[in-house]
Amino acid sequence: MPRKTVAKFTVEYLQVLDEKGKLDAKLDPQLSQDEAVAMYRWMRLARELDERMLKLQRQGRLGTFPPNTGQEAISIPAALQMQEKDWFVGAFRELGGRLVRGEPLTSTLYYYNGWEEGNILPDKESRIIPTSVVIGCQIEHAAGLAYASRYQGEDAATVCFIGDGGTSEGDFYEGLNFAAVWQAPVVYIVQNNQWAISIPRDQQTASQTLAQKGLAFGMPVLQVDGNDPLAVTVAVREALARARSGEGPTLIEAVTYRLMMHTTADDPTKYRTAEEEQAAWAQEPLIRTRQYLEAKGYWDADKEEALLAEVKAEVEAAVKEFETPRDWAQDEPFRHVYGTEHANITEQHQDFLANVAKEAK
Ligand SMILES: Cc1ncc(C[n+]2csc(CCOP(=O)(O)OP(=O)(O)O)c2C)c(N)n1
Ligand SMILES: [Mg+2]
Repeated sequence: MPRKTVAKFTVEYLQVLDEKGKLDAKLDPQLSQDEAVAMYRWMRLARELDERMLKLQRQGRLGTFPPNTGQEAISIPAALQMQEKDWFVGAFRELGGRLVRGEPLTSTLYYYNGWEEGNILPDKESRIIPTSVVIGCQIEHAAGLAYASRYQGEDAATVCFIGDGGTSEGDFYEGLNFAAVWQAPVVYIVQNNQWAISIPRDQQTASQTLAQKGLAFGMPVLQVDGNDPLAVTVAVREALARARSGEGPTLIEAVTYRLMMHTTADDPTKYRTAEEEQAAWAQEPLIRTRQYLEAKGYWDADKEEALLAEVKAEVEAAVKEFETPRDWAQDEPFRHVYGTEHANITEQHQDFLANVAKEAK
């Protein structure tokens, strides 16, 4: 009996804005001028906050943090495609997307200074899940949140971010499998920044693409240029439409590069070359986004200068507030673990207060 092909798969790659900022008009997501400028503003703000945080950390004024520089074209356009009721489920390198979703700059600073208060959102309905430092554990949370939204009859989708390293975790296989079997309204975005601390992409997996892993679970996949905010916009828009219309999850692989150190505790010169970094800097997303705005006639040097001054002032104001002494209660973190009371947390909270009282004697 001859062998026959029982299944065939392809992985498409999408780029809308090339490395020189040239737009493919046929693929243009047609953002309005306001939308395009707002997107660039978020990108600039995230870059500015990142750069400022690095200086603060080096001066001993902030704890360790994972820079987001170079990855602004992923979580920002993705968040801009989301609706208020949607869930934003990040890992830890989605600074810009978190800001778009309403996380105050001061919360970011508190969090990276090791203060749990950074996880307190201004509004409990913000629907941003706290940073997930445990690699991969957010993946099942996203499947569950998406399933629960549909079960409760909400018109809400979930967008979940994963690193390339995160795709090697068991959680990735368990979470994506459940999401696909349940046809949960979730969009998984792998930020393939080529590195998981010092492990390069080719030592992470022998798969030709990370996108293709989604095919194994039976979900549509797409690989996009992750330095191209328009490609990400198109991909996330399509995937969210699919999720909202009951067609289940999607896996998007956004190909980018981690331009800075893994965290401020890491020294990438130990494991990668300056040439590799320089080549990656030539592809970074802010330059090409600015070129796109200029070509559309939305932008010029004066506007750029004004924007830089504006975001610098916004970041400085946040830093000033962050460095103003606070009188948070010692037990404040216990109040924000869950939205509603939880027996285990209540018990731990009481234990903590009892210990504090004992020590005070
Ligand atoms: C379960 C678990 N294992 C190991 C670590 C240590 N760790 C922190 S970040 C990281 C690499 C993550 O790489 P990737 O998923 O590609 O994300 P990136 O840092 O590149 O954004 C590792 C192994 C962890 N935090 N959690
Ligand atoms: Mg990575």
